[in-house]
Amino acid sequence: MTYEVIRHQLPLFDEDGRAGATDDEHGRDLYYLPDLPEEDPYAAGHRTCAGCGPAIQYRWVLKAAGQDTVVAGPTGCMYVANSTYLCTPYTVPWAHTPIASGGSFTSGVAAGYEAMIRKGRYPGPYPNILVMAGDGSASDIGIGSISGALHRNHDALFICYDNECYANTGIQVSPTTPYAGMTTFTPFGKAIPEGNKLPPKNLAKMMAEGHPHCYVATTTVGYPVDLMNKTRKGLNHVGAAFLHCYTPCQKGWVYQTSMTVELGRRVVESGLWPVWEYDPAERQYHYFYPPVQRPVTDYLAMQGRFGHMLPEHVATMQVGANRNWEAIGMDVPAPLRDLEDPGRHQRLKDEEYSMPLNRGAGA
Ligand SMILES: Cc1ncc(C[n+]2csc(CCOP(=O)(O)OP(=O)(O)O)c2C)c(N)n1
Ligand code: SF4
Ligand SMILES: [Mg+2]
Repeated sequence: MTYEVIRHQLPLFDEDGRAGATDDEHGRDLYYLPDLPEEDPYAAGHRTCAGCGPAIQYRWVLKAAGQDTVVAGPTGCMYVANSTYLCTPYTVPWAHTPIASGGSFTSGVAAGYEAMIRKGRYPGPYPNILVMAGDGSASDIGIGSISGALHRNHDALFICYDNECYANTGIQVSPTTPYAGMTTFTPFGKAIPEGNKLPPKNLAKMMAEGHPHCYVATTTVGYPVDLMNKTRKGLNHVGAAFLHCYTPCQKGWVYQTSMTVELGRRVVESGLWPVWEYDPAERQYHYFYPPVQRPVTDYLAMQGRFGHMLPEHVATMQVGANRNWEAIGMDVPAPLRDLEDPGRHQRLKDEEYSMPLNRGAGA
């Protein structure tokens, strides 16, 4: 006898009814959070750095997923800092996987639950199954196993928490490290003044284009409702889903601890991280159009990892951001077009762009 596999449908959080939200001068809600679920599958007491973006992502994703959830975590900061002998912050089943096999491990968990429910050996409903892998894992060492899982369409959510470096082993360059982003493997110097010469791998677009039957989306820790709703949409989707989330790394990027969420907004508002959703039913991308379009310096100047940038590097970054605006169908305002000229910039670490000017939200 075979039994039916019953699946959860998680309701989405409401963007409206923001009673407690305050708008800033640009009409941006200041980090509006809906009435968060009280349950905390990622509880307090872990050992990540203060202001750790991946830890914020973990908490919101698991609040959105809820208590009937099984989580996997490949090697990386979010494995090492969250698991000491006999101690983890998880109140749901969690398993560590080798860095290369987050996708294959999670496929096995998903296939196992399906089979057990069908055979009547597990009562169901089918739990929320997800893996949160770092960029080193998801975009590099473990990309093959995640791509395989997406292709085979296992019913699980595959998330890349992207801190744009191999953080846990000492902030080394990864495929998603941005152009000019300094890491311990891309130091700047006379021969290579920009540090990292390569543009970042466009992981989410690769996943959407390469697996057109999957739900794929990008998000950031700057937009908690968006992050939690895309988590729920990915889990509600029957089949494989992939979420690529921008998560600042306080230690590796060198910024003020309280600015993690603000960075998550500014990266979008400066055109460096397009936020979108790919709908596999329509085979269409839906882009988010931010209310503010900023020069890239509003973002770069908050972080020590970009402090070495010369005028031509900043201009190159602005050219890339302007291409991104065009790619999502937004006009490039004339002042941002002008900033493609290196003559309009000075060395980033000069006083005009120094970090103290960026204290506080919206500065
Ligand atoms: C096959 C393999 N190569 C290298 C390592 C060493 N290693 C452990 S954690 C880590 C960094 C992982 O980076 P990422 O996936 O981006 O996660 P983060 O540390 O940034 O959170 C590396 C390279 C490993 N564990 N396994
Ligand atoms: S090094 Fe970065 S990613 Fe790792 S715990 Fe610290 S802030 Fe988080
Ligand atoms: Mg990383």
